[in-house]
Formats: sequence, C-alpha cells, structure tokens
Amino acid sequence: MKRVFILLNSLCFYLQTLSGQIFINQSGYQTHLPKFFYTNINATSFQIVEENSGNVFFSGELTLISTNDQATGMLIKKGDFSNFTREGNYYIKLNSNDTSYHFRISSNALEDVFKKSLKAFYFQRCGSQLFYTHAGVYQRNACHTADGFYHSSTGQSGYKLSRGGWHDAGDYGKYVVNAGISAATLLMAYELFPDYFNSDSLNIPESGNGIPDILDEVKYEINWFLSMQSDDGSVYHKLTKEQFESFVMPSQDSGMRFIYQKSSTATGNFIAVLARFYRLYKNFDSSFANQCLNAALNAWNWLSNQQGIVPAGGFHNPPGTQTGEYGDYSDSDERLWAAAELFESTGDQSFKDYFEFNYNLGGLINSTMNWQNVRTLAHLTYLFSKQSSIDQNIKSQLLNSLISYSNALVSKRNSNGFGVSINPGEYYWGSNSQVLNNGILLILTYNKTNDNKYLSSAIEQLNYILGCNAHNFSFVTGIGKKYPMKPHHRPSEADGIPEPIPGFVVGGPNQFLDDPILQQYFNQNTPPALCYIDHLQSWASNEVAINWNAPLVFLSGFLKNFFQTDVENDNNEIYDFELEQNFPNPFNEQTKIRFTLKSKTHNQLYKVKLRIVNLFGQEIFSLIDDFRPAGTYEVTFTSSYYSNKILSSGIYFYQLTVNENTFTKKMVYLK
Ligand code: 9MR
Ligand code: ZN
Repeated sequence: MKRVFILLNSLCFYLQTLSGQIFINQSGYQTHLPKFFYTNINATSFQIVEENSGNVFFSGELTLISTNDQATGMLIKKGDFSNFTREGNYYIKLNSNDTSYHFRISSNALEDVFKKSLKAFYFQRCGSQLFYTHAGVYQRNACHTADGFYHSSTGQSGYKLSRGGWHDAGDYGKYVVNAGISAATLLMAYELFPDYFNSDSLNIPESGNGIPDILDEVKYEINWFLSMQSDDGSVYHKLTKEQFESFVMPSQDSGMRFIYQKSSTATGNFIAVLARFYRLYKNFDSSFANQCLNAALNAWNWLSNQQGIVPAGGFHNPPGTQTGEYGDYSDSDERLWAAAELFESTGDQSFKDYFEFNYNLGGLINSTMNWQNVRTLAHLTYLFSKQSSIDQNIKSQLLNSLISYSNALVSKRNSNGFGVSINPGEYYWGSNSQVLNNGILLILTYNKTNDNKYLSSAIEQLNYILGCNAHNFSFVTGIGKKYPMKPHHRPSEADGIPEPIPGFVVGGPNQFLDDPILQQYFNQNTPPALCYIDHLQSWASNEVAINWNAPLVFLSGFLKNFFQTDVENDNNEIYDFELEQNFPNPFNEQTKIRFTLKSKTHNQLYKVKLRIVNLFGQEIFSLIDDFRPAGTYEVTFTSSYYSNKILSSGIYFYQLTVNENTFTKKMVYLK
C-alpha cells in the first residue's frame, strides 16, 4: 500500500512537471539585455501581450531545441524577444493560445534578486543579534557566542574563542574551505566590477559607513577567519557540532561545538581570501587590512613548510562526527590560489615564481570553480592581474584556455534545453551553483572578447535559475511567482513564519539522489534535471548554502548593473555641442553619426574624440581624435571596414568627447 502511494506520488509529480507550460525568467527581463523563454508546447509562434491593454507589442517564431531533451525528457522550443525593449508588464501568448506568467521588462528587473541574494549573507550571520531595522520579521537573537572547544582529534584541549562569520548553509556549522570560496567570489565581483557592487545602502548594520556593503559583509566573515588561525599560522578546518542540529532557531541551538584539526586546504583558502581582502580594503582601513595581510603571510609560512596535504590523506571527520566534511584529496589548487593572491597583493617575486612554476600542472582553465577545486580562481586572478611584472605569455595562455572552456559551455548551452550549460551527468548536489559559476566564467569571457554569445549564454544561466527550467520554478526564495517554500534552512523553518527568508538559492536537481526524500520520489530512470523537490528534508536538492549564493550575487549584480542607462544624457541645452542619435538604428553594416560644434568665439578649435565602446566602456573603434573647428560633422560607421575586428550583434555606445565633456548614446548593431 505504502509503495503504491509512493509510486503514485512520484508519477503525479512527474506529470505535473511535464504538462504544457511556458518557462520564463520570473524575476523579469532587463530592458536592454537579450530575452529568451522556453516552452514544451508544440506551437510555432508567440506574441508578447501587454498586461493591462491586452495589446500585442511583439511577435516571433519559436525555434525547436529538442524533441526529446536528454536532461528532462521534454520537447523544448525557444522564443527570443531580445529586440523588444518597451518597458512594462506583459505575458507571452503562443499560437496555441497558452499563456505564461506575467512578467516585467524593466531596467530594475534583476535588482531584487541581486539585493536579496547579497542580503542573504547578513541573514546567515552568526554571533550577533539581527535587529528589526535590518532583518524585519526575520529578526533573531544572537547565537553561538561561546564557541568553541578543541576537538580531541586536534590533540589540543580547552577552548578557543571563535565568534562571528556566516552559518554555512541550512545547518549552523562553519567551515573554512567553503567560507573561502564564498567570500572570494563576492570579493571577485567587487574587484572586477567595482562600480556595479559598491552600494552602501543594502540596509545592513554597516550601511552608510562609506564602505561598500559587500566589503562590510565579507569583513564579518574575515573576522571569523582570523579567529580560526592557530599560533603557528595554520588554520583549523571547521567549527561545528558532531551531529547536525535539529530544526531550532540558532540561538536555541545548544550543545558543544568543536574546532577540528588544522588542514592545508583550509589554510590555502584562508591565505587567498585574506590576501585578496587586504588589497580591496586597504584604501578604507589600512591597519585592519595590514592585519589581514600579515595573517595571510604567517599562514603561507606554515603552508610552504608542509610537504604534502595536511592532515595526511586530506581532512576527514573523526569517528563520531557527521557534520559536513568538505574533504579534499589535493591541496595543490589551494596552494596555487594562495600564491596567486599573495602575488597580486604584494607583487612579491617569490609568489610570482611559485605561481609560474606550478600554474599548468593541473592544466589551464579547464573546470568550473567549486569548493573542492579552486584552481580556476588562481588562474583568473593572474589573468586579470594588475601587476606590471606579469608574464604576458602565461596570461595569453590563460585567456585562450578561458575562451575554449567557455566555448564548450556555449555548446552545452546550445544543445541542452533551457539553455543550461550543464549536461546530464552533471546534476550533482548543488548543481545550481555550477550553473551560476558557469555564468561567471561566461561573463568574464565576454569581458575579454566582447563577443555577445558569451553574454547571452550567461544570461541564460540566470534565467534557468529564475524559472527557465523543467520545474517552471524560481530556485531563489522570495523571487518570482513560484519558489522554494520549504528550503532545508533551519532558521526559515524554525522561525514559524511561513515565508522563507528571501534571497537564497537552493542546491537544485540532484540526479544522484543523495537523500532519502529524493530516493522516495525519484529513481534512476527519472530524467536528471527533474530530480528536485521542494521538501524540507531534501537536503541534497533543497538546502541553501553560502557558496551557492555568492555566484548568484555575482551574476545578478553584474547583469542588473552593467547596462547603465544613465550614460545617455540630454545634451542640447547647456553645452555648445550636440550629438544626434545615429541613423539607421538598429543598423546592419552602416550607420551615420552626426554631431554639431557650435562656436562661441571665432576660430575656436575643439579637441574632439569620437569613439565606439562596448558595454564595459572599453573602446572598440576610434573614429575621430583631433582638433576641429565649429560645424556639423557626419561620420559613416561601416562595421566591415574594420576588417581586423569582428563586431558581433549587440548593444554598443558611441561617445563624443569635446574638450572635457563626454556624451554617450546607445546604438544597436544587428548582423
Ligand atoms: O556542497 C557540498 C556538496 O558538494 C557535497 O557533495 C555534500 C556532501 O559532502 O556536502 C555539501 O555541503 C554541505 C556541507 O557538507 C554541510 N553544510 C551544508 C552543505 C550544503 O549541503
Ligand atoms: Zn550561529
């Protein structure tokens, strides 16, 4: 009887997933970014209908992606309305008359997910009270202020004060390895795109202190990191209980919490994060920053004296401990990463030598970063290095490897339903974080190449997380129409508030069925991407974790911010020159750019620059760079004229600088 019930249950779940649907980014679409949706309905065309008026503003054809997508077993078609940029509220209607959820097109479509996913780190804070002003209904008491006791396996006894930092995930443990990649991913976002991540008004306790909130939030973790260092420079692996806590509020969680053995992987992570934090924080508070650098250098001294991985064979939970392990077989990637960050922060030759001697031992960029493998983070730091002594040859090898790795991601995106960049076989515990980290790599490749296929592929990774997936489900709490209501997150459950704490991405589909709930609902024949359930006890598909949220912050923050509408200004009145909209626009091959210099004094010469830049403000073409007298000028821009550069379809800007003033207008190139 029970068996039948279970079978029926999973069948219903399966059928529910497969009925005819339209899959959209439920958070909405940024006005000027490419826009895609998917459907498993065998229609041929679609319309974009305005919510209030019922008017049709756009129509297009659907493209068949697969009649039997391997990851989902579904027929999947794709719609593209990238060229539709009218802001408002809409829904999609197919020629079969099926309709989608309503959604918005707006320059703020991703703002909510960005802010909430960053604020989620604040909600993970351990050791201090969360007040109503910042936490609202999710206010709570301070927790775990008396940590922690040395576990007997350390060979030490007694107590070491270690307070603060973020709870790792749905549990209340704190693990240096996983904290490392989480903090580093947030720091990377800020370091590479400071203008997009410098908000100081997230409403955390430090907001308004003149330091970007993302750095304040990471600093909260850094203080805990510092407390996990031992006198010899090494770093303890984790601070947890022996068993996972029950579903109580953190302040109600009692029992002994232990500091476990030191490990070389934790130490390598510690060095990398503290070194990176030092260079980003030194302009705000040099004495604290120096403390971080010194801690990193002490840790390096210890690490470089260890021949192999510590403890031998890698960290393992001692008998009697069942909390997270974050075990690893190799620490060579952590060591490489530590050296890369120390080099970038100090310019010191010895770190450069270490990196250059070891950088290609495990290949170049050939994997997506995750808590166990941070080699790619080491490579990215060197690739984006600002040190002048950098070896250009190594840099270009790294760039080439990034491009070819991203090319492989783009082909996965093209061949899989929903544009997702993972194949069947890759839906393991935390698969959503690999999707998001792939998105970061695609953004970085776009940044280096200006090729729009990387940008649109990155966007599809976020779309997948926010609703373009077989579950027609936003995997982020509090975002979209349908999202996890029962995440495996102790405070979200124990607070008695039905609505989970917002801004957390859950681990997502897990074809390896690593928990009893997944095993109850699915089996080996379930298509991989369907192995997800919004169930409190499905910790292997429905838990939250700091290392999964960090790439969500990166991707949503980047995509929300990188198209800055405020670069377009009305320049007719105050200035003595005028820049007109290019014509035609959008253009194919050729467009004309006109501007006028209105002379006030006879014989005045203006210093004039006219250039075309990409979305990052990087110059692609220089059209004029000299002195000009007053008059009206018309420049014809021919895309193919610049035979040495391939211009891909997309949004560009043309910028006119006259003496000290720069004006920018947007233009769209459609091949
Ligand atoms: O994210 C981790 C995943 O890659 C591992 O397969 C899994 C089992 O070891 O552990 C995950 O991390 C969990 C950690 O061990 C304890 N806190 C919750 C983490 C997320 O589920
Ligand atoms: Zn706590």
